[in-house]
Amino acid sequence: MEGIEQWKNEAQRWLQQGIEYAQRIPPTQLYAAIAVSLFTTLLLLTIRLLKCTKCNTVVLTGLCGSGKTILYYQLRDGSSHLRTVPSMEPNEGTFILHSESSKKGKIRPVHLVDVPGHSRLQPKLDQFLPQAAGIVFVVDSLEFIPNLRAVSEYLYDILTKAYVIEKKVPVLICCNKTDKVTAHTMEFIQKQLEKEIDKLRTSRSGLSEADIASDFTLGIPGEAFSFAQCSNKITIAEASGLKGEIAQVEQFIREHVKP
Ligand SMILES: Nc1nc2c(ncn2[C@@H]2O[C@H](COP(=O)(O)OP(=O)(O)O)[C@@H](O)[C@H]2O)c(=O)[nH]1
Ligand SMILES: [Mg+2]
Repeated sequence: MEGIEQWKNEAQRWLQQGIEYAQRIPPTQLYAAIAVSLFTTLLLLTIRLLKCTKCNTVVLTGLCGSGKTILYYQLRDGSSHLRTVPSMEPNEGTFILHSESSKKGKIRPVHLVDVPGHSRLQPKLDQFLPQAAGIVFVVDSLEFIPNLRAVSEYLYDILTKAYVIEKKVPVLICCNKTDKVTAHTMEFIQKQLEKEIDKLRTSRSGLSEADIASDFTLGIPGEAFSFAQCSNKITIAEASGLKGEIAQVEQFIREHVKP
């Protein structure tokens, strides 16, 4: 009891000294100090807020028909909502992954954006990519060969975006539709993509400066291109949005959006 009383007295003495000290400071100086500390607090809060929206955005992209929309619904609701929404506009939402909805404790919601790889939606991609903590690039493993060129071009465009390279945004190449026996394996898809990007790299570096839409060149000059050469982490996985076999996609998202 005596100890508490002593502490109280001590605290009061300190407070008194503080007030006296403050009274001796010219008011302008005092106001300036208050303004500076308020400003710093606000600045720190804003930075924190901005950081938070940045670190939970995941961009889901790929050519039309690759299965992004179904994957989006699987991640959100645990079902495919087959044939309910047309594929032209991006779906966007912030939610707790369906697979984690029954988990206890604090779980961070994910801001997931489905951006179709349509050239008209390129501005959408440029809007969302700089916020991305990760990119899920969906590839149709069934119709892979006929689309090889288009898929590679689109992936090349993403991998050469300045902010993807500078911020080392991780990319998951998701080979979708593996429920069908005719689906190509992810090893095959990876090899073909690397070969095709290698070709694109040589053909694009031959273009004049103005024709190059991308911001950087990829890989190591003079060496055959492989994803391992990229400064950002590129992982390849298999999934079936239709059957709900999306564990690797969920794992990728959780790895980059910390709970
Ligand atoms: N077999 C199979 N078909 C799928 C799968 N995911 C999507 N599809 C089909 O692929 C088509 C395009 O899917 P959608 O999600 O609209 O693709 P998006 O254009 O990328 O949004 C639809 O007809 C789906 O039924 C899958 O995992 N397996
Ligand atoms: Mg879609």
